[in-house]
Amino acid sequence: MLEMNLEIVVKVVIVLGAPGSGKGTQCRELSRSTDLPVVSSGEILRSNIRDKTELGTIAVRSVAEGKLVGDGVVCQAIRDRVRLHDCRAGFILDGFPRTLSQAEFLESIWLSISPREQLAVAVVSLELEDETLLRRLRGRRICPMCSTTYNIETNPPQKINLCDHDESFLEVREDDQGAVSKRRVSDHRRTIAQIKEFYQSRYGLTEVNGSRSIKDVQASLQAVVTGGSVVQRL
Ligand code: G5P
Ligand code: MG
Repeated sequence: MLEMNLEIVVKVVIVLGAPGSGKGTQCRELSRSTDLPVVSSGEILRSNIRDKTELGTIAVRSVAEGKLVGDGVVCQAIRDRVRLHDCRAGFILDGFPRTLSQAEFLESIWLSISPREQLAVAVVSLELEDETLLRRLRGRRICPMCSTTYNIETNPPQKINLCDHDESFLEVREDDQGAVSKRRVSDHRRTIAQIKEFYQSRYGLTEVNGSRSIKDVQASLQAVVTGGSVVQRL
């Protein structure tokens, strides 16, 4: 009985979705209510590119062209991130995994969890049509200071092109332009089915209609995360 009380549940939320589906926005909201940190492969890569680290130098070209960065370097970066202290109770994954080999790598990370811990995995897939995704990417504006994300059509800042929080000039992401954004969306379509099957068979997966308001999508995510996760004894 004492043993039971000492068990710790490590909660992992995997949010799958195409470019522009709202992963970043929704994961940040979810992080506020769950107190779990967001681990975003895209943010990790962009901050390394900004800081001109070795990883940044390897990734810069692929990110600019909208192509996936190699599995080896991305997996290593994710492993290093989830080993940090703030991920001990769990984390929310945004943009990872993107390939079967990344999904398998994630499974291998579970094995390093101590025997006293249990793993609770919730997998959500945000579903939207391509046309909506591309419109969202075109309209996205990001604050370079605090990373708040706006949309000029559906979620505009109070003052044109200025962040509501710190009045910084909002920026357009380089890979949100024309052909690159189309490539990102079509590449996602080609690869996502096998990732969804992988998770469906292991933990179950919930598809969420991502084309609604930020608030409504968040409510669906909260319902999945609180009610629908699978607890697996390692
Ligand atoms: P990222 O950074 O992972 P993507 O392409 O997966 O990039 P992206 O573009 O960051 O995803 P998102 O996070 O899904 O999109 O969307 P978002 O920013 O939250 O929202 C988009 C817009 O919609 C915003 O304007 C927002 O206001 C609005 N919005 C959001 N949610 C809602 C909602 O619920 N309702 C409404 N109405 N509006 C909403 O990856 C970038 C690159 O890094 C590399 C690759 O090169 C990739 O191209 N990379 C990897 N490479 C290999 N493996 C990996 N695992 C990699 N991860 C990243
Ligand atoms: Mg994002």
